[in-house]
Formats: sequence, structure tokens, C-alpha cells
Amino acid sequence: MTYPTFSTDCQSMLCRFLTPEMFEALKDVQTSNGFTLEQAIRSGVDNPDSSIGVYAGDEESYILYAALFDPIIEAYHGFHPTDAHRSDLDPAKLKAPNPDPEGEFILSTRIRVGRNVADLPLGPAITREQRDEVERRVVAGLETLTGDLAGTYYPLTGMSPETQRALIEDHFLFKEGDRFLESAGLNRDWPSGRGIYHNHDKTFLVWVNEEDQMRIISMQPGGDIAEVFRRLVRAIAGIGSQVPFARSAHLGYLTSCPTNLGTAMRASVHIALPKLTEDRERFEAICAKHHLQIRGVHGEHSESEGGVYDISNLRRLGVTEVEAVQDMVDGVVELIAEEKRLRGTA
Ligand code: ADP
Ligand code: ILO
Repeated sequence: MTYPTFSTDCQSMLCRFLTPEMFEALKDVQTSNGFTLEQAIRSGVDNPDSSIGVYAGDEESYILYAALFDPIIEAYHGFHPTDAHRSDLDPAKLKAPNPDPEGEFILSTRIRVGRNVADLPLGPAITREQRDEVERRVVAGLETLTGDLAGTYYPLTGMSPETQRALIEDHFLFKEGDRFLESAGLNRDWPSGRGIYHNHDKTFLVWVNEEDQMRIISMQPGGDIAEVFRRLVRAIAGIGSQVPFARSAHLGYLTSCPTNLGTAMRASVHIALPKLTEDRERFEAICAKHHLQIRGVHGEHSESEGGVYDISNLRRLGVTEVEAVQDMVDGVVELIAEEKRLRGTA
């Protein structure tokens, strides 16, 4: 493989940080799972509109290709190679009275974490047998959950297209055919080994073998962020007692995309702020102040519909889980206050 040619308008972190010298030094280096630099960068090479453009195949990828991953991690999370990651999943420390008790702005709240199984490769480097093993072990763990976390696992294989479409439309299930994941090797053997577990009310869900081996999700209508966080913390503890999670002292929970390292947590609201979002600059400035990311209503790489945006914490590594959710809460409080001020109802 030769150094990839990037178009002059390429904005991805891969384009920014991969130099020809770095490429030459790393192009023949493989992890013990046989994962190469070429595989790590393929998604960003195939998709020049990537924001990041790289994936890891295992923990070793973050070490062997640190010359590329470290600057990306620092640019995204503000986390320096000598920094230490801290975890805090204590819901008592979160200051989150419902920012919208009247239900005027927040349609729904969702908090997810990514998790992978310890001592197995991450999705981009996993074999079909290992992926099937992940599914078996995760489903066995999920089947031990009780009370409001008890639910059913629905494999993607055999799911009717109508059911699949409805679950995606209703924001419960991952989409199919994502081109970024495709190039990263994360869609190999699709749909085998993939599926979704959820409780009766669809307030607790687990995606199995998508970008990460687990996406543990707590969600519900409205803005009771504290309740969503408490449920998630219980679910993580329940699953973690059955399935050991991949984790490193330096990078926290290990994930295939470097944006998800650390807490691997994305806490979001779907929120309608019609006045404020008319002033895009002001809207973006408040989000930037609170380290928030703006996504469309069908998730990353989607557009807003009906003036509804997905607002979530951007930083996941070098902050605790409580701090990551608090970023979102504080930002949402200010966004709502600004919307009310513009409406003259503050
Ligand atoms: P991820 O959360 O794993 O980073 P996406 O951005 O693709 O991935 O979002 C996954 C799904 O979750 C999408 O269908 C998206 O609309 C939905 N979603 C995200 N936040 C919320 C929310 N606050 N309320 C309802 N659905 C949400
Ligand atoms: N590889 C994609 C997505 C990056 C961050 N998002 C997720 C879901 N990992 C890109 O570089 O735009």
C-alpha cells in the first residue's frame, strides 16, 4: 500500500494527522490480531467526508499506531497522552433537575455507553466465530437481568424488514449499511451476530455487535435526565457483573472509534428550539461553550427534521461519566433559557 492521496478539501482528522513519514514507519506494523494501519485508516480513505476517519482493531492498535491515534484523541477529547482517565458513575453526584418540566422543548432523553468484551479483538478485527461468541456471552448476561431491565433479545437474522424499519425510525435500532462502518470492516458477515435486546417499555436497550460489541442504552420521553442516568448505571452494573468489559487504565473503556474512548458515553436530548436555531451562530456558540455536539434527528451524519436537534456531550475521555452528563445538562439549561429569552417568556 502507498500513502493515500487526500483531496485538498479533506477535513478529517486522518487527513490532518497522517504524514507520509508516519505512514512509511507504520505501514508494515501489525497487531497480534493481524490488524494493520491500512485497515485502521480505510474508512477515512474511502470516505473523505469523515470527521475522524480511523478505527482500532484492538487495544494494541492504540499503542502501535499511537503516532496517529494520540493526536486524534488529543484533538477530539483534549486528552493528552500523559493524562489519566477517571470514572465516576455515581448518580447522586449529578445535578440534573428536569430542565423542561412542562415538556415544551425536550422530546426525549437518551444516554448510551459503548462496551466491548475483554480479551477479544474489537469489531474491525474480530472473526466471525469470535463475534458469534460475543453475541452468545452478551445475550447470556442479559438474560440474567430482572425487574425493569428484564427483556428479550431480537437477532437481526430473521427480523422482518418492517420490524427493522420501524425500530430504526423510532430511534431504537442502529441503521444498516453505514458506509463508514462498511469500510472499517464492521459490517462483515452482516446480519449474523447482530441484534437488539430491549425491555418491555423500550427504556433499556442493548445493541449487539454494531460499531462496538455492546451499546448499552437508557432512554425515555421527556427531560428526566437523572432517571435515565440512574437506569443506565444499574444496567451497566448488571451486565458488567456477567461480561468483563475491555478497559485500559489510560484510555478507560476501549472502543473501536477513538471518539468513544473513556466513558464511551453519549448523553443526548432531542430538543426543539425554533427561535434559537434561527440564529445558528448563537446556537453553536452556546453548544461549544458547554462542549456539546449537534446532530440531526436520525443520529450522526443525519439532518435536523422539524427543527428538532440531537444535542449531546462531545467529550468522553478525561472526564467522568457524571461530568459528561453534566456537560449536557448545563448546556441544555442554557439553551432553553436562551430560547425563552428570545420568545420573551423568560
Ligand atoms: P450513537 O448514539 O451510538 O452515537 P447515533 O447518533 O447514530 O449513534 O444515534 C443512534 C440512534 O439514537 C438514532 O436513531 C438517534 O436518532 C437516536 N437518538 C439519539 N439521541 C436520542 C434522544 N435523545 N432521543 C431519542 N432518540 C435518540
Ligand atoms: N468514522 C466516522 C464517525 C466518527 C464518530 N462517530 C462514531 C459513531 N463513531 C467519521 O469519521 O465521520
